[in-house]
Amino acid sequence: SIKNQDTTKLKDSIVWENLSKAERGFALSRPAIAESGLLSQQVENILANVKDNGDKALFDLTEKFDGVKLDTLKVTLKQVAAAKVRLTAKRLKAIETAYGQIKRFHQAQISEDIRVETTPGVVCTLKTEAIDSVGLYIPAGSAPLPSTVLMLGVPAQLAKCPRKVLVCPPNKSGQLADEILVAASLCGIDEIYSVGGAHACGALAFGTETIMAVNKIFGPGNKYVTEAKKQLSQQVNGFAIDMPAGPSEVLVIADANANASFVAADLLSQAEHGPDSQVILLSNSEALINAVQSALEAQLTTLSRAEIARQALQQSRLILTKDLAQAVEVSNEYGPEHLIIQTDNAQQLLKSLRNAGSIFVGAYTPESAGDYASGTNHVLPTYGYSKVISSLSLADFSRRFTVQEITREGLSSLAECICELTDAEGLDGHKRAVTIRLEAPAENAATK
Ligand code: HSO
Ligand code: ZN
Repeated sequence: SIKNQDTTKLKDSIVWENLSKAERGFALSRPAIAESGLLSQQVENILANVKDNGDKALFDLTEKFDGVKLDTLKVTLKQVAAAKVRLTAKRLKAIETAYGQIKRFHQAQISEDIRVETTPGVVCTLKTEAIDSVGLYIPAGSAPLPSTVLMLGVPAQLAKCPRKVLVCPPNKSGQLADEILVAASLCGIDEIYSVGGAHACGALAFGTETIMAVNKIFGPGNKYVTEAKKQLSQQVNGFAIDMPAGPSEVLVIADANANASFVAADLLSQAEHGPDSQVILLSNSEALINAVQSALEAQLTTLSRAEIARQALQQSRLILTKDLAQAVEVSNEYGPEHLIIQTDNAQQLLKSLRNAGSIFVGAYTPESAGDYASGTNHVLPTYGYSKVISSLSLADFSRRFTVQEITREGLSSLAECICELTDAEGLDGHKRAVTIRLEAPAENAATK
């Protein structure tokens, strides 16, 4: 039918050189994150309900949103063991392999304390300590994501966070996917609750009878979860979130020699995540862009989530640049979550590509590798935040603080500098805290 053809038609390409400044801005604009007053009011109500009514609110809201009446939130160790038995050996092995890969890359991020004697007798130390309790939110909307359990659970485990709490919305029969439970147990997560949505975030921030509050919440989620994390980080003192979240994105830079089918497959792997996924292709070759368009049409029909991917592709951008240097410029301006480079001189381009959550170099490096098993983290800054926020790492599960210890000699060698600056700032109290010590006889000093 005509209607069908219309929805199938993919985007025409854009010639970057022909665009005005305003058109360029528009071409790289992201969809407005629904600033709907309704959404924020709904989430406010949910959070207030959880704050006031604790577990009862969680049971009520789970019944309302997930359509299942639970009588307990906590998943038992017995249930986790049963899940492991039900998994096929092949699937179990795949989860274990991914776990090992992610662990190998994140293990290397463990940081030693840094101790520097800045001048004789003055020792400054930078220490890293795990965050006491972390909440890991695992979405299960269109499909449960065990890979996300590993991406959050492995760094939490390696950082040695004493308390790791996983929350995930239950399915219609009140269960969590076996893969989720098995991945969690590999990561040493022994506190698992079948509760999701904004209410789960509220529970992690306020605490309820069953779920004790945590210090920081991690993980992706739908717009309610994203809004809840935002509100809670503003509302609850000392409660932190991992990073602001927007729809997932990929940008591919490809030249005339790139394999158009590979490029199309990468674009579709992103598009199938959701109708709001952002998909951009930059190329200096019109022939490549045309070939990718045909490959997209051909591959699209074979995907089980073709409808979702097709919707996302309606918002895609296929951009012809005058050369690869211009493609690099455009990519740096956009700052994609995922950046794939399929060009002859990829290493050369890499030197000037500065803004991306994660970069995939060469024909045999699909985003799927990083999503599951190469070892890098798939929780990445979206929405242009790659310019200022890092991809998730061990550092996010710990904090750093300094320690210093100074001898009498150390202090006396700093005294002239400190006193001159206290004079400049007119702060005599600060000055006295130094001079009182140096004027006291050394043997009476607390520490020599
Ligand atoms: N590409 C997603 C992560 C993911 N992909 C999970 C498959 N499963 C956001 O980086
Ligand atoms: Zn993905």
